[in-house]
Amino acid sequence: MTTKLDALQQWVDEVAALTQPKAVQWCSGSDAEYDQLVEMMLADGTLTKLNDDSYPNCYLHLSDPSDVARVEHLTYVCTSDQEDAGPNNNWMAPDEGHNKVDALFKGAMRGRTMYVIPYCMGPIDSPFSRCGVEITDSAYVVANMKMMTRMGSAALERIEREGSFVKGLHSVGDLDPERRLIMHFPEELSIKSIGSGYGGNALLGKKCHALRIASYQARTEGWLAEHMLIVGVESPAGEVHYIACALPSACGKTNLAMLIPPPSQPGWKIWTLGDDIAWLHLDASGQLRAINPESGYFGVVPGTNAKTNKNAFEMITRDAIYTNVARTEDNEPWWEDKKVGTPAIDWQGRKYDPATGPAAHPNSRFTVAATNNPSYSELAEAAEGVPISAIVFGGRRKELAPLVYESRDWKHGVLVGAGVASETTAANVGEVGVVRRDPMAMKPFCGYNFADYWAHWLSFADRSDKLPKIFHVNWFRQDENGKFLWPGFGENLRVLRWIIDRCEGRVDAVETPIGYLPAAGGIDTNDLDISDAALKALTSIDNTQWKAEMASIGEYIESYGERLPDALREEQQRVARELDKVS
Ligand code: GTP
Ligand code: SPV
Ligand code: MN
Repeated sequence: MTTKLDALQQWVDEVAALTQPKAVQWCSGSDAEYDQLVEMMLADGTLTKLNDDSYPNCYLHLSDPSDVARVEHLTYVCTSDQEDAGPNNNWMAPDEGHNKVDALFKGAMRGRTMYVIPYCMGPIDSPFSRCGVEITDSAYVVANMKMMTRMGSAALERIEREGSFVKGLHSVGDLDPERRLIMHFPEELSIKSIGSGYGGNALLGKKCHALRIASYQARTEGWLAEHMLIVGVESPAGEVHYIACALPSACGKTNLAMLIPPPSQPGWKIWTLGDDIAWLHLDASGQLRAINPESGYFGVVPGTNAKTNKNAFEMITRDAIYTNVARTEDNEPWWEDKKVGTPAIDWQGRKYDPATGPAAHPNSRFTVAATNNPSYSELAEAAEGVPISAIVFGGRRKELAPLVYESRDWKHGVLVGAGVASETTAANVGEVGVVRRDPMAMKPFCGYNFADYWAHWLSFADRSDKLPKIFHVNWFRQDENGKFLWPGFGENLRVLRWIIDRCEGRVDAVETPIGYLPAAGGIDTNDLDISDAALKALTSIDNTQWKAEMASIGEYIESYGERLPDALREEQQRVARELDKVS
């Protein structure tokens, strides 16, 4: 397969001339092609077959131990004007960026096959979808892209019809972290990534295209590309509300997107539209609608068990690729908190020894097609997307942030999003557990200056009077002994119900300076084992702590300087004044 689109053929030829592969293979996305690649990877040791009786069609990949997560410190946005990338991104001038990374790409694919992967982010027939082509020398990337995107012939046809596509060039290079760079050129709609074979660094359709490049495009085209799950919540009466929720990496999106209602909530149903990325558009009536650009999940494995996430636990017993988990004697995959089985071989392929750390890497992942999910919504295929009733932001915070609160209006909601902070996790290389600002859960993913991004968010209020309400959640409050105050997982449905009731004007709330909190009895606690003290802590705020927090949010947004929209600054000052009034 080659292409009739000259621009594409020319680019492929240029890349081949630079990287010197031994062969070029155009990917069709067929099952036969996938099977062939798997056979090849089993033969060369890239994959190991897992127990075929209990985990049919499941494979394990162990990545280089230095290559187990995203690398924000090596990720750059290369715009002509540094201010356009903003203080939230590492920046290099486009020329310098190309020179640096092209030097690494020179001859990088010698002796390897170069795969050309046309893909479509979003339903193949949706006007909101966007296409790209990833060139890679990793068969593991091709296999993952097959599940994560609509890849192959249909995507190529659309690209040839439209004539435009995002160019993504990837090579695992020599996996030396010193020679690793993840470069974005939003003005050219292109990405160059070298030196990593892992997740968001290598599956370029995901964070690089569907968030960094797409957020940049979305700003000029009037839509939003967000780090959000999309979930449908159906009441026993059959009323369905769709919620889009942004939580930072490894803070609960996949789990919330496919939660199983607990026995205390009979008749409720959950439908998964997406677990990581949402593209949001206003329709002609002013209704915000969402599509999920992805078609699979690249999810955190540790913590997944029959109790926390039964849907995921079952969905990954077949047709899955595991990355960096441990294995049992029976060759079943194993991870911390799986609750069954015993690890024999750790994620580095060594005999498991508890003294050398966890058996599975804390950022070990599964890749599966979304259609494996028992709660998969057919509407994930709908070209027009689903109407969004509520937007939810959240973070992982031991202290301070209540279980849930509602912003007063859109402008306040944008401030709530801009002020999100969360403890860092293993999804990025670096220290874990440090609280940092992660506005809209987009700190690692916004392809342009956050000040311009907040202005873009604010501008939606001028375009629609039907915007969703904006909320904030925190599943991760702890008591003084480090125990979670809220049971989380399936029980989070109780919070989603409160959110929906607020959207429908069916439940009262308590007004506070930071927004509306649940009134006593507002959150259904039927059958829930939770103390009054815990519930009180979860549904109230400490004014003194919040004053300090609001001051810190003020300092943070001011650090964006001149481009900071006045409306956001004024909103922060308004909330700070309200806090001053109470204490
Ligand atoms: P990315 O794929 O990195 O974007 O992560 P994510 O936001 O999808 O997070 P995910 O749902 O995979 O959860 C990450 C970790 O948090 C897992 O170990 C989960 O078990 C844990 N977790 C998820 N939801 C909850 C919750 O409600 N309460 C608690 N205590 N832990 C949770
Ligand atoms: C995240 O880190 O937010 C992920 C995993 O979803 S990765 O694809 O590696 O970015
Ligand atoms: Mn993510």
